[in-house]
Amino acid sequence: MPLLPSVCPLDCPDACGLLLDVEGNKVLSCQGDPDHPFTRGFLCGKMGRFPEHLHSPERLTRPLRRIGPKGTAAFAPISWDEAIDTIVRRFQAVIDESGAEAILPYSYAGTMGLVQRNSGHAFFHRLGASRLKRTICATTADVGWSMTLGDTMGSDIEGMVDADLILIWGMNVASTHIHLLPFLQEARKKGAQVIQVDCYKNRTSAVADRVILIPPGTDTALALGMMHVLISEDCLDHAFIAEHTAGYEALKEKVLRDYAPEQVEAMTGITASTVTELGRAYGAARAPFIRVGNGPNRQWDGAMIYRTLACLPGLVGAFAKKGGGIHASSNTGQALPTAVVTRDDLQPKPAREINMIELGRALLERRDPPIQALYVYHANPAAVAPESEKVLQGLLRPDLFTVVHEQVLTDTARYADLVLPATAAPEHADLYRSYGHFYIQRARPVAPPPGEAKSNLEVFTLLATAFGFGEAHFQKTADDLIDDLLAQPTPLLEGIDRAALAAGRAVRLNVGDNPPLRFGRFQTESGRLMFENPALAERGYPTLPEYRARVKDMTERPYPLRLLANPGHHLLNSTFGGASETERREGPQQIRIAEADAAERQIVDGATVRAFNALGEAFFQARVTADVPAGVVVVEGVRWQSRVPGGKNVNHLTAGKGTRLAGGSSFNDNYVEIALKQ
Ligand SMILES: Nc1nc2c(c(=O)[nH]1)N[C@H]1C(S)=C(S)[C@@H](COP(=O)(O)OP(=O)(O)OC[C@H]3O[C@@H](n4cnc5c(=O)[nH]c(N)nc54)[C@H](O)[C@@H]3O)O[C@H]1N2
Ligand SMILES: Nc1nc2c(c(=O)[nH]1)N[C@H]1C(S)=C(S)[C@@H](COP(=O)(O)OP(=O)(O)OC[C@H]3O[C@@H](n4cnc5c(=O)[nH]c(N)nc54)[C@H](O)[C@@H]3O)O[C@H]1N2
Ligand code: SF4
Ligand SMILES: [Mo]
Repeated sequence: MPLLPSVCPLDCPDACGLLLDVEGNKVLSCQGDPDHPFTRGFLCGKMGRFPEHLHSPERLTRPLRRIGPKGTAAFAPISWDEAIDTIVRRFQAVIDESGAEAILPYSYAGTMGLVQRNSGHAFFHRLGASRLKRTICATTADVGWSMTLGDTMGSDIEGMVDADLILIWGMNVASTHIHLLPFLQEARKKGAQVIQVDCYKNRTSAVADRVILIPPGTDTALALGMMHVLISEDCLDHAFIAEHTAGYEALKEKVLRDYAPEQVEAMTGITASTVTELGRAYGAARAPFIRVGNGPNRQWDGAMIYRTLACLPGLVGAFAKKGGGIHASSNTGQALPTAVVTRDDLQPKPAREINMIELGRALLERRDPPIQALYVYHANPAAVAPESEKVLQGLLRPDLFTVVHEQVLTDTARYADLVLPATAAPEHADLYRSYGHFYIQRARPVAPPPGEAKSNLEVFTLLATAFGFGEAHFQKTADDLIDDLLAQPTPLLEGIDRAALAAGRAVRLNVGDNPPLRFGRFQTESGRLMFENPALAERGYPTLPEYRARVKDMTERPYPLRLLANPGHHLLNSTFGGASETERREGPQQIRIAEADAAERQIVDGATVRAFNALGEAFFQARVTADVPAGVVVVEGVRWQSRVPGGKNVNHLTAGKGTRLAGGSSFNDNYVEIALKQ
């Protein structure tokens, strides 16, 4: 049998092309497509084991109804008819009593396919349900980026091989973006220097020539210090500044006044000489490239960090140099009109918005009306949402009707009244766009679903039909919707190889050689990169880049250690968290702590510790290490609550508070204390 093409559906910037060896009903192996220009024939370990996940006995195959107390995972199988009837009956009762806004859909990115990921929106909009503000991941970064660059695309990530200086800024690429590694190596072979800016030494440090450790959330100050060097030593591209940017004089005045390397040293603790060296290296580079990850976006003023970093290539003209630029996301949302799937126009009237990072408080405290029904699909909020204590309490509410559509019995599914079995990527059709490269790819089903599992779209089609929604939209198949997505003539689809796309191959969007300047100008209102952005004043935000330290609030005061709650190498968010092989590889739930901080608390390497703050507690194995600076502790991995000691993962320690202006998640902006577990 020939290998069949598919796409990795996981929420990972690499969006790999897969080749599956399928025999009968079984996927025997899963490999990286050698013809995919970004995948280059290899996969991460997680997806190398995809067949085990697809055929695991843990896969859900039938709808289930709760028969024991909530959270105990006591279920009995029922038919799909009964499941759909129950949902319609319960939703209708809620609507009759309190209105449709008492229903909350909760979904995120279990699958990144544009159809399956977004297929519930049309149904819930039509129903008039509350709208979920999907802020858990990169909202803050997007807001900050757009303050400087509007809807401009990221620089060509593959072009990085021609850079001579690469800054890996707040991104653990060796875990979260591994297909960048060959490009990094190629650039290095050609002489590029790689500098990592992070808050601790991680797997990525091994591929960097130099590591600069920065206190969490202070990156804006460092970038402004680099600008001070660029401006005062005149390492600028004056022609680029004149042609493509706005507000340089105002930026210059502020930077020269407030951000000399010595001043930045006082703000960050990074020595003035390091600030100067970094600024000089950046200024001297022929084509510097910055790859910014999502770490800084989970800091209080994360937006300012992206806004400020995006100014750097504007000063030296790196946007116009082969190999140079900046990439935080491919930012190619404009390529495909997702509105044909999400159908906001079907909403009868504006509906209440609920910020997903406030799920716990929303379930417990909202009264306008209270949330009485929750429908969770391709997401696992019981594990991944902040403020776990409140989320789990909310899910325990006896009067809450919870539906969870899932592949496996996750932490969230354990609390459901109804569990619906979901297909996985090789079992349904979809169209994929990446947030880390410039290829799109269409996938057709190549294996049958296990048992009675249905795709997201199939379930919403059943529900829409049962509710009597007459719009033709609700009868569309995934292939119809993919065709709709590809039918509109957007500039980025112009001239792409449609035959290759139809054949399931990865196809590069029409982004040209230099995506940020694809249309000859930046995608801001003025067409210029906004060093100064006067429109921000209306939102009460500084018009120029500026560093502001966050002040701890009263509930955080007694807790001295800054917690970074990072992704795990063998997990994908919490996906695969219930697989024993994943657990074996991840090892016990650990917390990294600096030697001095450990000694002060009589904690030795390997000890069992309790980390706690005003929100809750969780238990870890201490890993005493020189890789973490004093004052910082790091947890890698969002584990399933049901699978770690005490039933508590790191999100028992993270707050559901929004970042400045953007309202995004703040997983890296929390404080804890640590003590030996008694
Ligand atoms: N293996 C694996 N891969 C994944 C995921 C996973 O769970 N596992 N998750 C996927 C998803 S959804 C996402 S969004 C991405 C996230 O992946 P990345 O974009 O890499 O983001 P993070 O891993 O959250 O953080 C990256 C680094 O930023 C650092 N950092 C934190 N705060 C700061 C700061 O203030 N300044 C600086 N300079 N650095 C800081 C952290 O220490 C961390 O090393 O990865 C995706 N890929
Ligand atoms: N502490 C801490 N918490 C974090 C983060 C962190 O760095 N630290 N990262 C945050 C980030 S960046 C993100 S993006 C979120 C991610 O949050 P989520 O998107 O909730 O991610 P997952 O935990 O991977 O859960 C996805 C679930 O979808 C299921 N699934 C997959 N495909 C399908 C499908 O087609 N249909 C249905 N119905 N189900 C499907 C999978 O089995 C899986 O259980 O987590 C956030 N939480
Ligand atoms: S998780 Fe990322 S690296 Fe792994 S196969 Fe999927 S897209 Fe590729
Ligand atoms: Mo994410």
